[in-house]
Amino acid sequence: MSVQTRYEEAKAMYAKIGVDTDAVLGQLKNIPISMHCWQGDDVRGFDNPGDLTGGIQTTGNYPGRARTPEELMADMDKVFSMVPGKHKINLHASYAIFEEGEAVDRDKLEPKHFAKWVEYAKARGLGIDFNPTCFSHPLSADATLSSENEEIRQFWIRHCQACIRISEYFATELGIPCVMNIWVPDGYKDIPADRMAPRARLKDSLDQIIGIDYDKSKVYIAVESKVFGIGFESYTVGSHEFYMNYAARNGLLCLLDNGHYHPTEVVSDKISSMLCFYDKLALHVTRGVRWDSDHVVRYDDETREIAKEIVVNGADRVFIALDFFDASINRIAAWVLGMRNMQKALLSALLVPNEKLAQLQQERRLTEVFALQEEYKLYPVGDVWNYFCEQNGVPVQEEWIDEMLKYESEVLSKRV
Ligand code: RNT
Ligand code: ZN
Repeated sequence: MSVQTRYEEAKAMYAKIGVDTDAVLGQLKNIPISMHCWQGDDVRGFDNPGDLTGGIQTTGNYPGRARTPEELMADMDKVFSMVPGKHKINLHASYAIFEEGEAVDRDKLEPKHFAKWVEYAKARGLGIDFNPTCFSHPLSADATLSSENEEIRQFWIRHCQACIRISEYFATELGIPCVMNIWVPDGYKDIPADRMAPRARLKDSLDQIIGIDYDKSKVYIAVESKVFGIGFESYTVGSHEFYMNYAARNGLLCLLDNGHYHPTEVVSDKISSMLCFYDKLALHVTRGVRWDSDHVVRYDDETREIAKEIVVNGADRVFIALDFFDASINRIAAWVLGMRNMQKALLSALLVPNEKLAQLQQERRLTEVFALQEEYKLYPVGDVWNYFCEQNGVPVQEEWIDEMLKYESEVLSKRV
């Protein structure tokens, strides 16, 4: 049976429960996912040869890591050829592209250092999101925006301000708003004597950063909290309460990374609470295994629950970005899996008659809610997904695996 025939049958089944699959596919196509460039090179970037620091870690030594901007761009193209729809790319400041022999420190970065990325995005109709890189740098060894050393703190303030200008440049050039997300690794391994002073300094630094003039319709600044990092187990300056309050008071986006909470806390349950108080919300979708391990996103219960909350509360209110880095498997595969799984999760949420279930809840018919939720899980989501891939000219089902392996043998395996 062809993909088309199976789709027609699925469509009839969904029509019976009040779901218009053609309309759903139109909606899915218009939900952009911001694809993080850092999966391709284990978060190394191009601006300095140092190690990855800041309490985050890639593990694994799979061959084929992108070593240059050209390689990274080629790899991202390969990924986009296997992912349906139009998306965004998410860059870190450490991915600046310099002229031969040029060296520019992070506080001096300018839009021109990202001109090649703009060219890349423009040619493909993609938007760009951005992140100051407050780690993997000699001046981030102790602390950044919360540093007790005023010179160091000012360096990172200037870096973040430079990033706002670069974000504005992306938005202007591409005509698509840029989400600029601030995350800093600052914290302490052991119990601090003073929890307040670093937070007061971080608050002051943020005030200085967002105090510069910028176009708020083009740049959405987000702040990302975290419960702990490697080497920062006891205290993180930018905790959830800190940033949630800061964002609320200053009209910024609060970014929730689902690896950044206690392991039994779920971001799916936070989305509606946040949207009661914020117009928009930003997410880093990842998968923590026992801790903030940044495993590749799977089509699992929590990802689908996050997708459901996005869909029922308005996909136009949530900026979805991926954030994982797995160096133990083919990196192209990691990206494709994460992107496709996030899209599958969104699709599965769109294929549920959510309003009907909400109505049943309203009538306290909770047994039926439960029963229907379980029944809908086995509806033919896969037939609709396959048709979506076919319609968008990307590999159907596991076809992409052979393409990925071909790229591995022809391109990645030559990178030695
Ligand atoms: C780290 C944060 C942060 C980074 C990226 C590289 O725990 O999740 O978002 O992963 O900025
Ligand atoms: Zn994150």
